[in-house]
Amino acid sequence: MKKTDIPIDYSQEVANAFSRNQPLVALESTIISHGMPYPDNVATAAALEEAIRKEGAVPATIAIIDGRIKVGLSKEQIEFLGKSENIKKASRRDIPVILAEGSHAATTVAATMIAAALAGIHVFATGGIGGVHRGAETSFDISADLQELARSNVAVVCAGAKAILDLQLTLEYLETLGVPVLGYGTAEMPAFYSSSSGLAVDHRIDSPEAVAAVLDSKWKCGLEGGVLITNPIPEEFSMEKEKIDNAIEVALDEARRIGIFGKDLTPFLLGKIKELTGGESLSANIELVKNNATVAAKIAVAYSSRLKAK
Ligand code: PSU
Ligand code: MN
Repeated sequence: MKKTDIPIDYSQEVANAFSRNQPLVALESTIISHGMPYPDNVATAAALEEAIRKEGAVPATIAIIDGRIKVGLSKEQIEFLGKSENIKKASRRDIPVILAEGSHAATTVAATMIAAALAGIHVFATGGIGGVHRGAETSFDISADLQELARSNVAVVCAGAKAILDLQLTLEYLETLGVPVLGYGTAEMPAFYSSSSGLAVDHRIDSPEAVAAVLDSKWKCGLEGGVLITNPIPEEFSMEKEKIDNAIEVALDEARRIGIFGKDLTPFLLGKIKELTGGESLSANIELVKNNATVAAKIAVAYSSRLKAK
């Protein structure tokens, strides 16, 4: 397919940002349609965009609507994705089908990276990436997000991978795929709801400029693929490890018992954990993703100044 044939539309705000050479930050929509309940999902989506603008970058929330990739969504489109019951969850393998049938889908980290790379957006903020699920040695459940990190040139800012996953195996898999994993202000891989996992990251990086330098050196050498920037949840919102681990265990048991698997597993576990923690996990999720949006915007600004200075 020629580039001009790609069914992709830009919002006015995003198109303006491109023509003015402003830094952009991509945001995903699975977190809106499948990661949080209404209306917190819609409120969070708006707060993320605001956090990015506050740092001097431009947000581009990504989804597929009416069979077209949308880079930058209107308030109405975000409301639609947050409120509708039957929005599909699209990863790499689903994109061609959703586009061909002209339907709608929320994009996962993998699909959002693909759209961002097509658009020419280099920085993307999310909550947590998908990874190697616990028990993957028998279920084979390894998120397509990891493969995407090996191929699309987009930096992804996240709060680590959720403890519903096997964090150690996720790190091993990323190493095999050649994906740099940076700890932003930490030498430890954060565990999403809590700031520590006890697992080391390969490299600690302490400033947006230093991350920008890594992106620049990776891509100018033609080293394909993304970079994972793991940014711990702010200490004041970090959940007590035992509390969250217990909720995760109960949720995992229930998923096994009633036979939830595949793409339904992550949304099921998120909802269950929220219920079990009396909503505390949702508040933590909202705070950490806002924090990631802010850091991603700082990185986008630093990377863009670096390229302009060349
Ligand atoms: N982590 C979250 N919330 C989410 C997701 C991950 O805290 O909503 C979503 C992301 O869109 C991610 C996807 O790409 O789940 C991973 O799904 P799977 O494990 O089926 O690949
Ligand atoms: Mn999966």
